[in-house]
Amino acid sequence: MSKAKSSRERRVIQPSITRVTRSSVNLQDTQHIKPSASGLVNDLSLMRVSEQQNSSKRKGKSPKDCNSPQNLSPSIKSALSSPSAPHGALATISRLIKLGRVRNIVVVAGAGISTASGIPDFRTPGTGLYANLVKYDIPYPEAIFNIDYFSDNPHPFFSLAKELYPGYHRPNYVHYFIRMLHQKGLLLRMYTQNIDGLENLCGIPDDKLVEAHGNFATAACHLCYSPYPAEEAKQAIMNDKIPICTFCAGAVKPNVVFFGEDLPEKYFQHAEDFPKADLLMIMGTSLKIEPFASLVNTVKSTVPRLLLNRDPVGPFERQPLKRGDYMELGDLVDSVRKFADILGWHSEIQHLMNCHENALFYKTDPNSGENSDSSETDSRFFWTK
Ligand code: CNA
Repeated sequence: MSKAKSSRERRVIQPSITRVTRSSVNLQDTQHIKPSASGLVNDLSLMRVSEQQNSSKRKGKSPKDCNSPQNLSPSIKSALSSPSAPHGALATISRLIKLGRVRNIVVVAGAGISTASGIPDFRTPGTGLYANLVKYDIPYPEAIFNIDYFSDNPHPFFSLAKELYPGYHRPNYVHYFIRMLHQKGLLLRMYTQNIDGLENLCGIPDDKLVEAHGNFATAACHLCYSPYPAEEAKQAIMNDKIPICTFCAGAVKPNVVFFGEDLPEKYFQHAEDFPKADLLMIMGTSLKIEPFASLVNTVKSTVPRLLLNRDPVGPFERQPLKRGDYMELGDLVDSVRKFADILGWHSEIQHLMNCHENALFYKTDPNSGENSDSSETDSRFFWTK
């Protein structure tokens, strides 16, 4: 079967989803996007990757000094204008939450929220997957998630998949913080680029979660999209075999979205969610992959956006920051722990982690009880395999 033909067939077989393709341009770097909700599906229908260097780093104030509350909606402004208002991004956003000004939080997350669980991200120098791809023998880093490359040679992706398959890693403090947002009734939706399934494992319900780049829970032929039993696919991949479609003999892969593949239908819920958000939290992502990256530009202009990341990314690279943009730079677990302390949620999160982990843990190893007490632990590595 020719590639052109198989590509056309993919479109015909999946009529309810929008075609996405990979490109080397990041929409954020080329446009100022202020799409209407109805225009979002069209505007954000191309999946792209940008490897452009941060061109907007300029001299001036340190990014941490640039959080500016001017020009927010009147209710948020008044919440922040008290003479006793605390300083710093986390304190400011905590105050909004405590005052009840924030009720519909949208979280946008990437691989950085899972590094504390022992899963490398893409782009962190030294430890990221892109810096350690020699063993996969591929011509360029993105090839490992390129559907045409996979068609020719599925082995590199399967080698990586063996390391990423759910079951070997545990959620960390950051995942449980997001679950706590849900338990407090504050989480409108979490949009994650991650494929590790840790959001699901930590108990964030399905209806609160959009796994924009798919997951390992199901599998299908990459050519004809015939479903294939996920467990059988996993067993084959774990045994260094290629699972083969019984219908067209194409290679089967887990339903992880590759560059050049369609995003899941659920992703397009963003057109309703983002306009409803009253706080956007962006965590652990380089915002390099479109159309996901541009989602952060689709909340109302009066809505505060908080970036928790090691370095400034996307619209947070500009200095001074846009009014209403806040960021806390540094290690995510440290930042989230600090945020939880300011909110007064830390003990609750720790308790939730311990209870949930014990339930998961006893399922797999009933003889190991050393994690059962609720005392303080190094939560960064507590769940690492
Ligand atoms: P990325 O491009 O690697 O960016 C990660 C970002 O997180 C970077 O800005 C890092 O500086 C930051 N970061 C990493 N660790 C920490 C930390 N401990 N504290 C603070 N910041 C940190 O990854 P993106 O998610 O932006 O790219 C999207 C890709 C990555 C998606 O297509 C995923 O499928 C893919 N991916 C997912 C996983 C996973 O599921 N865990 C792992 C690796 C790659």
